[in-house]
Amino acid sequence: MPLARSLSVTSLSGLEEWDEEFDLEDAVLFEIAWEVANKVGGIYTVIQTKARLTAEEWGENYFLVGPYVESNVRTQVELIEPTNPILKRTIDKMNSSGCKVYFGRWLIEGSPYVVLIDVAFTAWSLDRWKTELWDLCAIGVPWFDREANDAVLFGFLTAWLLGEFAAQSEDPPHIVAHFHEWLAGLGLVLCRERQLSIATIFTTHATLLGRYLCAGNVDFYNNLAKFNVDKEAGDRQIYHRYCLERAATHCAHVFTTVSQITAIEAEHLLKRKPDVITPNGLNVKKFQAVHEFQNLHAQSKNRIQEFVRGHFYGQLDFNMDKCLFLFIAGRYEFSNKGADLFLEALARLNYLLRVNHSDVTVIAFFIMPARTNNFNVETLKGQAVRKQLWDTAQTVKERFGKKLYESLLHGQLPDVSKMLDKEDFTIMKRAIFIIFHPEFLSSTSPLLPMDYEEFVRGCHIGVFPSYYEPWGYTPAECTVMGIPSISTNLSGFGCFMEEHIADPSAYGIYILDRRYRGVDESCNQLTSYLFQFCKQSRRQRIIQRNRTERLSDLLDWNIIYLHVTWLLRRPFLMPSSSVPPSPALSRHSSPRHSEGEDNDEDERYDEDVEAEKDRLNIRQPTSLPFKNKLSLSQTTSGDEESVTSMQSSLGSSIFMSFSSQFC
Ligand code: G6P
Ligand code: 1S3
Repeated sequence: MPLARSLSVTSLSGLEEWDEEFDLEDAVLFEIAWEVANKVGGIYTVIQTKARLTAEEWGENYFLVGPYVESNVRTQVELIEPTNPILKRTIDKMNSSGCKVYFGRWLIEGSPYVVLIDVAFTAWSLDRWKTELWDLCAIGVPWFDREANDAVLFGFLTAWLLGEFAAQSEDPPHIVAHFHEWLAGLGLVLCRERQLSIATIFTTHATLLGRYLCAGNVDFYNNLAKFNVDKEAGDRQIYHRYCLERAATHCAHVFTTVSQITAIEAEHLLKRKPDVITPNGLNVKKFQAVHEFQNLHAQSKNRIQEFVRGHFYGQLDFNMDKCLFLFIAGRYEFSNKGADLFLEALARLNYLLRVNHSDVTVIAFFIMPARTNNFNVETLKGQAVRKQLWDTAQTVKERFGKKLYESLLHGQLPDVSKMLDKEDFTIMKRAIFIIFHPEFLSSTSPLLPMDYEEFVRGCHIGVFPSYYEPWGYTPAECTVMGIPSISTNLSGFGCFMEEHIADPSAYGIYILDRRYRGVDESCNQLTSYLFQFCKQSRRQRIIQRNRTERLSDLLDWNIIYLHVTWLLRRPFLMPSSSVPPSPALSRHSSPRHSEGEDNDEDERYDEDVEAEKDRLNIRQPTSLPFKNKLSLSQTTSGDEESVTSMQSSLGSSIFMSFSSQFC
């Protein structure tokens, strides 16, 4: 396949009119993603949780653009006539030219407007548009790649929508178009190529190549600078996708990613350093009673206990009150999400619990949507359990055989009642404690009728030892619900917490080192965290949950949104030049900027934040958390003594004495 030609659109083309001073109030924001009202992965969560604040800020001038998926629209969208006259003319024009474009309100918090494009309806244009794409930049999309075909259709249709919108007005407003991820990226490329007067932002939530490379057996982070990106993409048959992603990255006026770790990855694999890092937030629920979340934990835990009782019906010989619920959740990317490490650590934990005669029983849940291959849940559950039981039976058989052999060696017939000892029973018992249900949690499930949030609240700790995790909503969700979590220093979340909190583990935020340690060492560290966690008393767990929950503000969109929007606007608001910089001129900006030439900007930043807080009526008791690290003393409230003892019990020394036994 020939190498894609580079596009010559990385200049300021199309934005000359932005030279004049303008009021951002008059600007229109389009946010474009394949996951608008269409849940595929984490981008849906970003957009859905951010929508209320964005809609509040931009009011009638905020439009989300996504694909039309009938089943989603039926349950999530109220279709209405476009309210904005320019947009109405735009949609009418497109619909009279052979497209199907819908307008409505997405029925989520903030009820943002959505423009939904039926890409399948315009599939008749696919070949023509693919040819145009080829002529433009020599990116050839193979017919069999359905996702890439959708990306082509979606790209041409969104560029059409934006171009038409600009053309429909005699005095077009300033348009900002924010595109998420490669699937939406072609629209951006075409806006630049057609020299539309639109300021463009491209956010990548992961790089294609990064995800693929990590899923293979590659030492990714130590070789970032060495990958031959074209070859690697070609070898994995994603060269065309990679080209689309890279083109969007380089054409954007502002390029952003969700974490520092992905910024480094993008710089090496996409060959552009992000201008801005835009961490993801969540909507934090504030309760009237401070400890309400603790009650919710107890309630949800009871329901999980009920499920466990049912699951182990007839074999329930452990103390439910001493039972700890651990879980991992995410896409079914076994090694990227660290499910492999978790399983191995569970085995090691099992050993430690046994040799220490612990009375704690650990139950681990794997919440991962998996393919069911037409087996119903019951059959698949049966298969998983059967295989597990078979393996355990083999282990016990071997141990049995050894004892029988020893007894015969001594010329004695074996005492059958002693052939299976306590340890054998423990092995067998543990074997049936991994629970695998290949379905999403849902409150209507006959097995475990709980939604994800209720389930998380009822667990004791979330374990997310990901190797590849640009941000990582799962540990963030745990945090805002006051549930401790284990993440890694290869995840955006882990790095963010390490950057902003002096001693994360004191808050129940355990960050595994998967960056500078080998797999076995990381696994030992994970085992150590789990073992120490199992040793905590109920009181210590309650105190720890209180601490964890106090970090919620750090992840609240109310805080992060101000920060993110200010950073995104900054390139468009420079008084010396209101023209968005070309990628080559873009300056690096990060959440921390305090010295030298940035001082003025800092002041403007603070003023901006204050003004925004007033406008959005957001008042936090503390200042923005980005400037100083949060340390223990800042959040202590009378539980210092218990915390100190808890912290000392969280040290790694105990683990060290055992580690040599299985290293
Ligand atoms: C919450 C409840 C307590 C309960 C505790 C159980 O804090 O308010 O009433 O005892 O959870 O904690 P555990 O960590 O044992 O599930
Ligand atoms: C991506 O979704 P994922 O689970 O495929 O985007 C998410 C939102 O930015 C991010 O949290 C996650 O790490 C990425 O992997």
